[in-house]
Amino acid sequence: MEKPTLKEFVKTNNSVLGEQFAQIIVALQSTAVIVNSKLARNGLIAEQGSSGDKNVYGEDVQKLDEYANELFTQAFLSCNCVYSVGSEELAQPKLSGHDGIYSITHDPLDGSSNIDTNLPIGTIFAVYPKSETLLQKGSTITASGYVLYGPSLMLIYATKGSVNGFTYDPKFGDFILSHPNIAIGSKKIYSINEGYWELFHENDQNYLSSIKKEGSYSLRYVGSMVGDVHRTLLKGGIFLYPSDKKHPEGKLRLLYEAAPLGFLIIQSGGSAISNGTNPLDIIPAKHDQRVPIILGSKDEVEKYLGFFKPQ
Ligand code: P6P
Repeated sequence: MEKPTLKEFVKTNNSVLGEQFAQIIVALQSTAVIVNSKLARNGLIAEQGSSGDKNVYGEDVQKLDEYANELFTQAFLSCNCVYSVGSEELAQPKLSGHDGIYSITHDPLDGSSNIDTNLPIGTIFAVYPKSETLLQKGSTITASGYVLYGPSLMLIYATKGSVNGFTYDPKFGDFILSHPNIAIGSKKIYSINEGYWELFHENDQNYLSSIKKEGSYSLRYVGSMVGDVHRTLLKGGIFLYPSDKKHPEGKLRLLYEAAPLGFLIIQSGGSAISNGTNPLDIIPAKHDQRVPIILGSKDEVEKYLGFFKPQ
């Protein structure tokens, strides 16, 4: 049986979300193809390397961060069903001027420090019911997911109770359903930057020592959240970016990283926690709020919780 394209899939499987939601997915997929073609030539193009600018957090902005941010932000704002768009790279959300029913958040190019070493990076997005402020709980997410710029270009998104993956086929110029109804895997893989061992809180050190003593885990860490979460989704295990002595709130952003990817992992049958609670229950105090995030297979997150101590 012919595998459906992303547009066909959305029409039949998200009909309850209607034509308006399909508009967002079309904007997303066409922008992903453009960004991917730019990334594929990184090293040969003027947009490589640092822009010399700093983002709202004082972090170095890659030229391709700015490029991707501009494209995705404008693509979403052009959808008449979209009311507002927030981006990790913008100080404030942008209003579309449309009387739209959705607000969108995105991290246009997560992991961009990996661009120049040709490692997987991604775009993370979440679609919320329209709100005057973007500061909504992740539990209100309508849909969330990511674009993975890897050996193949993929788009994975979740709605309540369902996660599906699409692979771009350059032959057809379209995204084709390649990973239907994804249920999180069950392999014993842990994913954390162990270079920070001396910064980790004691309970995290105790947890890591304990699983290493079992002698049945592999360690995998790309250093690009989309890459690490995608592997965790397909193969299972646990991804950890806890708070530590250098990152007292954690490093990853609730609105742009932890909530969208936590929502997706939970829809796949996994779990996510921040400070011992569900990150989807946290009302962001500010758009760039950072949180510790631990996500993955239910039993692996349960095992972590056995060592958890509030900091
Ligand atoms: P560290 C990339 O910079 C990022 O925001 C995430 O994609 C990734 O998971 C994390 O930071 C890596 O951080 O401290 O291990 O380099």
